[in-house]
Amino acid sequence: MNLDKNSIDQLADMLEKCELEAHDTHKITDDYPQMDWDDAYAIQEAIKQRKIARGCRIIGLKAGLTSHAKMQQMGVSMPVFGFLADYFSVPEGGTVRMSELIHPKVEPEIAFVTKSVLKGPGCHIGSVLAATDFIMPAIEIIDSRYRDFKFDLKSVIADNCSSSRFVVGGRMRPADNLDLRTLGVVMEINGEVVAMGAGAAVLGHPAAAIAMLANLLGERGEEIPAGTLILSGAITEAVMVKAGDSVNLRMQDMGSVSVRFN
Ligand code: OOG
Ligand code: MG
Repeated sequence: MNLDKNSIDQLADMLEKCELEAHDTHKITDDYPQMDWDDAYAIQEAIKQRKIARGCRIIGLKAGLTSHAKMQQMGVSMPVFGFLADYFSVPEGGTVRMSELIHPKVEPEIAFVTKSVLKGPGCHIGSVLAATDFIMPAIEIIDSRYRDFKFDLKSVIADNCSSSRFVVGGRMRPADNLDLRTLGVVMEINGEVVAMGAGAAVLGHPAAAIAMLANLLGERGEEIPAGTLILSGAITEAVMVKAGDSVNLRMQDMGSVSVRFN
């Protein structure tokens, strides 16, 4: 670690204020170029602890930048992870208020819910599928606190990987009798197809993203408890939305999930 506790707390405070007050900032590595990976996750952790201290519950995890489409779109080269707080969850068919966000984008994702503990190192697709209770279609709404979504990996990790809202819905399915690589997704905005893809876009197999997450957490002595909701990362590029938009995600044999913006 290169930053002292004071700087970490100050950066967490500043980034969380940007989130809660819906305003943007420049990427934090501009001011702290010496920041390392541990500093970045320490800032994310400090943001999490601020929310917990205010009475928020942490209800899940997310993997991000797990597809080539996303890495290319954001100009970065390695997956990252973040946390999901209770108030990020939007009911299926619900409405997101644009005034609470900065410049939201939507992403099609496969959500996993675990039924047993996952602990790295050594987790692989098989361990993930064995520990998966069911999967569900999910739309993640990301909202980077950095101006124009311009960031590097350390800055985005500190910003809890642009997490902001998510909606799960459609049909839950056990993962063991589905081929998650060929699972097709179609995302529509106002009835027009804006993105489509298949599960294999996520690290070759979406369960690989969950295994990676368990292994990264394992390095820190942490595990993924049973009953955790995990977003495995966008299958396609993220798409910008505006007030009045209605987003619908169709997932093969799993129905659809939708959300509106006003
Ligand atoms: C970072 C978050 C990426 C995903 O699914 O790849 C992410 C960003 O693109 O702002 O959530
Ligand atoms: Mg995402």
